[in-house]
Amino acid sequence: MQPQFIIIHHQVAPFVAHIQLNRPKELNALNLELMGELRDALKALDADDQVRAIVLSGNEKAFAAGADIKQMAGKTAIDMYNIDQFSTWDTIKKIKKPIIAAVSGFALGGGCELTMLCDMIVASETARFGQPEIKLGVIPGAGGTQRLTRAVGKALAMEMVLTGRFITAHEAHKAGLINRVVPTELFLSEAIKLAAEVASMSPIAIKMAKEAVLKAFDSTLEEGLHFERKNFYLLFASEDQKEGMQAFMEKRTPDFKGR
Ligand code: DAK
Repeated sequence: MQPQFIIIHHQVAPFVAHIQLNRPKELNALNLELMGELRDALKALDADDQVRAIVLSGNEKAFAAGADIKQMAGKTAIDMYNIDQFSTWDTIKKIKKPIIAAVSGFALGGGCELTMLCDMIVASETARFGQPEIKLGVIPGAGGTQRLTRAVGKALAMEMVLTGRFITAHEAHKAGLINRVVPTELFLSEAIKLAAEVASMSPIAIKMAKEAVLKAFDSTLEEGLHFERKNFYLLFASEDQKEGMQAFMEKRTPDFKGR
């Protein structure tokens, strides 16, 4: 069935797919249906050999202004428990291929948290990041108190979470939340360019590299180093490792096959 709230663009660059959140009138507010479509699309792209990196964007005005407040407002705690939004977000967290967020305009609440679930963030000068849940009488529920704090440190995270203040793209860049700030008209093309660069590497090494970097967030240094070393050794079982090193010695560009 055709998704209603997202658009999937295939091969926007070699081995790069692009998912666009598409509820523009609601500033891409993340209702359950959109999140379900996003989860399904990401799972399908994760399993597709023709995809090695994924770009996730909204539009120029909004990446996403958060979870759909109108859909959430009347829910009880038990409704929330039964709907179990966490399972959707957990599935997205498990996507093995790198996801690059292309952000312009608002990335708020769940929108900001969704960018932080991605692996890199390219933002336009007009991007605004914020966790305004406190103004609704709640707190972030999908990583805004945890991933944000790890990314920008306690001082700024505490201020954003306790006051709901939005930060600019430049502030986000300075704080280490995002990778780069680009002119607004370039936010998508620059994200695709970055994704294409990643997609030109060995897809097996890319997945293992992503996995190893993420390991740093939930392991001790010793466990993380052990995990990294295992992945490093394991890559010597791939044809891509032989090709990559052979190509270096022959002074040519490697042709990675994902095997
Ligand atoms: N939900 C529903 N509708 C929204 C929305 C949202 N988050 N944000 C904007 N809209 C709708 C507006 O209601 C308006 O619709 P109409 O009134 O025209 O029907 C339309 O989008 C345009 O918005 P505005 O007229 O407000 O546009 P402005 O440019 O004046 O203002 C704004 C833009 C982004 C500053 C403002 O819309 C705003 O403050 N929006 C709400 C931002 C916000 O509070 N976001 C946090 C939501 S709470 C979880 C996972 C995730 C979450 C929680 C749990 N689990 C896994 C358990 C996440 C929670 C949240 O994100």
